[in-house]
Amino acid sequence: MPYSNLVQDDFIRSLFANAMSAMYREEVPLYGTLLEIVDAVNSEVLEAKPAMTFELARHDELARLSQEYHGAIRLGRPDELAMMRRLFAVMGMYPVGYYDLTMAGVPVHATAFRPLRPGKLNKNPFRIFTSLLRPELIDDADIRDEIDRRLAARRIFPEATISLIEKFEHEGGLDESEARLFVASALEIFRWHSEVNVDVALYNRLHNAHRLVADIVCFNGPHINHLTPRTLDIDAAQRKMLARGMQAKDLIEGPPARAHPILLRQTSFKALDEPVRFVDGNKTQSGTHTARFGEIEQRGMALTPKGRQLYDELLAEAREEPKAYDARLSSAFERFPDDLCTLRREGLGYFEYRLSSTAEINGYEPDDVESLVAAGLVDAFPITYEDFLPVSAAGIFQSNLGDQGPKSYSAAAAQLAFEAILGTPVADPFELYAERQQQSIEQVRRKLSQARRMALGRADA
Ligand code: OOG
Ligand code: NI
Repeated sequence: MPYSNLVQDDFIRSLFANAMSAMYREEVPLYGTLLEIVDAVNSEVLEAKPAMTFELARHDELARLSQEYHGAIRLGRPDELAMMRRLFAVMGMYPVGYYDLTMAGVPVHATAFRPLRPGKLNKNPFRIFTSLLRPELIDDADIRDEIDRRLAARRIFPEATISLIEKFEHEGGLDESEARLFVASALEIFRWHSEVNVDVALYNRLHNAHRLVADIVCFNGPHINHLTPRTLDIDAAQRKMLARGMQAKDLIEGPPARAHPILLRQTSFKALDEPVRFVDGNKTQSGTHTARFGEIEQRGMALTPKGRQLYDELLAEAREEPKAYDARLSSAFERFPDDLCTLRREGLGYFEYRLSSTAEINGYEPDDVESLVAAGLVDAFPITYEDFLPVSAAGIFQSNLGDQGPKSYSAAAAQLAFEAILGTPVADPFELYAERQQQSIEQVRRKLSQARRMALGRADA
């Protein structure tokens, strides 16, 4: 094999995630404050809970924590989504999950680009929630024409980025200096533009069609609209946000606080009103645009379809009435078991299995993982949820984009159309977790059979 100086996609992803975080910290100083809060809370939790620290370290999730964030972008044109897929592939990020936001009255659908496998996730789990505008859902034909016209005129990918993507595809990788050039040029795509490329009147019309339409169509790039660090205690982080005078949302999205966290809990500070210039020919006018915010999240265990269904039911129950939401949420979730044994035995969550001892395996069948867990010879620990929650996401869209009240768009599943644009199907998150669980069980079985053969060998000798 010829000598290869290509760098790992993990290296490019880490470089990019750090560059993105540095850029956003500079653009939105409040995000820097958020990072400080999350760092402080995480250190406090790790100090106060050595058992948790031990578990995180044992499952290779400790090191990634200090550089774990997700972000979100919104694209306008189908070919932008197709190129974005190729761009993220350079960093080892692939589309996982399909999120239909039209049920929240937001005319976009989305996927999340992220690493697929545990080893990759633990190196750097950077994720970008990526939405695509669906202009066909806008009622007004004149507005649709304006959207098409404006979007057709823009080029969001620098030439340098495109040629490095092509190089990556032809040669199966990039060397270090190409990787650095790639990161530097790709970063520009996500930078904030303070120039709005339409006049105020058109901006207002697009904005009235949907605030998101203006955010997508009136700019020359899909500015990163938030970055979200991961906290180990979102309630504590939320209190610190309020104590520092941040305009935090009063509600934490997702499940209530639990002994064993599930899925995802998120909160954010309200989107900022930022100064922009409306440029139309040589006329300019100043104004503001509201899009960018900061968010934090706490991640819990991934749920099986059965667990997810229970989660959705209980959340819907709590949401029936907006009054006393916190109390309703806690009371609804009393029906969601909160001990690891029940969660696992009832098949509500995904678990990874590991053989902890082969000392006393005699008398156990390698297939009987359940008895081995009961005997303490096999450990089962929850697999972290690496994805997003459409309902939470919708809540965040709503809270940051103003309460215009949900319009009702056709609920028809557009996943196939989305995947055709993307040029590939999205991975099914449930399948990824199930596969990881299954592989861990098979590994336990292999190790057990091996240990047994060795024990028998010794007995024969
Ligand atoms: C994306 C919102 C989705 C999350 O954490 O669920 C998201 C957006 O506002 O564009 O980031
Ligand atoms: Ni987010």
